[in-house]
Amino acid sequence: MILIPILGDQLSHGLASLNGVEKADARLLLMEVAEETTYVRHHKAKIVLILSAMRHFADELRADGWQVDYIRLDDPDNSGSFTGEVTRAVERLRPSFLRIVEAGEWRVQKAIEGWSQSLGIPVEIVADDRFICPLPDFFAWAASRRELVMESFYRQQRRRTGLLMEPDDTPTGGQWNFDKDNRAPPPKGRPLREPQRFSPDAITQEVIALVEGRFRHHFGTLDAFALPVTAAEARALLDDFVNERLPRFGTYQDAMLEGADFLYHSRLSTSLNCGLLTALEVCQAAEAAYRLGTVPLNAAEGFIRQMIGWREYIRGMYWLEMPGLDEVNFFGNTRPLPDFYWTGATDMACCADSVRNTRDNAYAHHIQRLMVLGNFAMLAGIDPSQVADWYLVVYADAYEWVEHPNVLGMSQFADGGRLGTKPYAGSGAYINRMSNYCKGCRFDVKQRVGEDACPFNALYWDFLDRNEAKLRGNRRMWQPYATWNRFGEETKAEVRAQARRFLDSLESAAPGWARAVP
Ligand code: FAD
Ligand code: DLZ
Ligand code: SF4
Repeated sequence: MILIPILGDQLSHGLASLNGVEKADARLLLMEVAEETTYVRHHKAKIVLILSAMRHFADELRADGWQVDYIRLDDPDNSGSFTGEVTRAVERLRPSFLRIVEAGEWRVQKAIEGWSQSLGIPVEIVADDRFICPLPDFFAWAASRRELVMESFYRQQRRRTGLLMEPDDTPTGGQWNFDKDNRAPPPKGRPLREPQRFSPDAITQEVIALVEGRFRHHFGTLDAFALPVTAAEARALLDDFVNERLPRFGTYQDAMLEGADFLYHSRLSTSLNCGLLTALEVCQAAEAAYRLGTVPLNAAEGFIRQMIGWREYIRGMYWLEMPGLDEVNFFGNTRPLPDFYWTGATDMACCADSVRNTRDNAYAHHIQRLMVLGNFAMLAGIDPSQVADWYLVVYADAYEWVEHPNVLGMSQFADGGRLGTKPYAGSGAYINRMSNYCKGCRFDVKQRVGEDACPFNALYWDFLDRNEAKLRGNRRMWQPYATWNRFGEETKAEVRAQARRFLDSLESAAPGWARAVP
């Protein structure tokens, strides 16, 4: 008999470990374990999502004829870890071998790699073919380049999949990329269509009760929990996105509007990352809508680029850079994470709204993550490992393979530019251009110094100043340095003092929010 453990982010009926297996010869094992629910103190909604999706998936597998062992979190014999539960299952079932799809996180993969020896049976680790680019191909691509630029990887992925490609091997519309059409400020007076909501059924309600009890001290609220927890619900959300929001996705991809938590975004990342949807099926749905004429090319291309470009590139970079990525700190930042990242209590309207969205929905869209919360942390010199812990805790789509490169590479530039060609640093002017936050803010986005000055302004210049030795060699930073160096010495001193006063006024978060204090 073959034992097939399935992890909480592997909830796909087409999972590679199930291919070609005789149902009568196999036992599938799903495990709710304390180690996974608490290695960081995840947002409550993330725990509800995973446990509910696991329970639904186990029921679907049984209905499909599989024999499933399901270990619940409150099982009195639960050992609390993947290794402990797999060991118990091997003792109970005496399988002749074990097969598992490779893990999405380094720490889990390392544990799995030790199983064959500790269990004394063969363990077959199968590649995760839900990703479009196999890891060996990514490593080969990376080895052939001096600079690991996403755009060149993306073009290769377009050719690999044939998505938005013409028979003569040229990109549809004659261009690979329509990014310049995708930077419109927020739409005025245009009705927004919120993503479809999925009311918690009896299984989800039971998990909500469990989480409200056992994890009540974790960050976040569950009042708005409405995420898909089955493949059928995730497919419905995909259809809803393609019909209602994808047509404007491209144009308003970088926009922000106070209180508009999802704008034209898909909200599909939670379903994709735990396996309820595959990257290929969502891209095919977007392409089909373009071919039917219901979605413009800039939207379909923009979305497909996020999926087969960014998402796959980020995953490849994680495995290329680990385990070193855990430790990166290019700027040597040491400031603790400010308290407002947990409480939302700040006068900065952009930050307050982004944290509120995060708390209520375990979600923020890309520009809130990158240009508001991530940008602030980098400008303020926050310790990148504290920033990474925060992101891993608060978003329902966060797993280390996608969170680490996005946070430590893209948003904090803590890898010194392995992933991005320059830091994503912006002053208040950027946020003002791309949102309506500044209109309702107590700070004045036009001012650099003074009581009412937008904190992003002085922090931006102070960041450049503090890190000049590290950044001035970067061609893409020449223009901002040229501007800074046109400021007189008096102005520079005022900016530095303004930044210092603001940073000194920041309250640090109490320890223990992200990881339990030992
Ligand atoms: P949409 O805007 O609708 O985009 C469509 C899809 O494209 C997403 O569902 C996602 O699967 C993919 N995608 C887009 N950009 C990226 C990217 N940079 N990396 C990987 N996939 C991408 N995404 C996560 O899934 N988990 C994370 O923990 C995560 N942490 C992030 C942290 C920071 C600092 C930043 C800047 C980005 C992070 N992202 C993360 C990427 C991106 O912000 C989210 O994927 C996106 O906001 C999810 O919302 P959506 O499904 O509505 O996305
Ligand atoms: C995120 C998560 C949580 C909260 N709980 C579980 C769990 O109890 N059982 C499980 O199999 N997976 C869980 N997960 C997802 C895992 O953390 C994820 O599968 C690994 O990190 C991938 O390497
Ligand atoms: Fe954010 Fe500054 Fe605008 Fe306020 S003024 S919303 S702090 S960018």
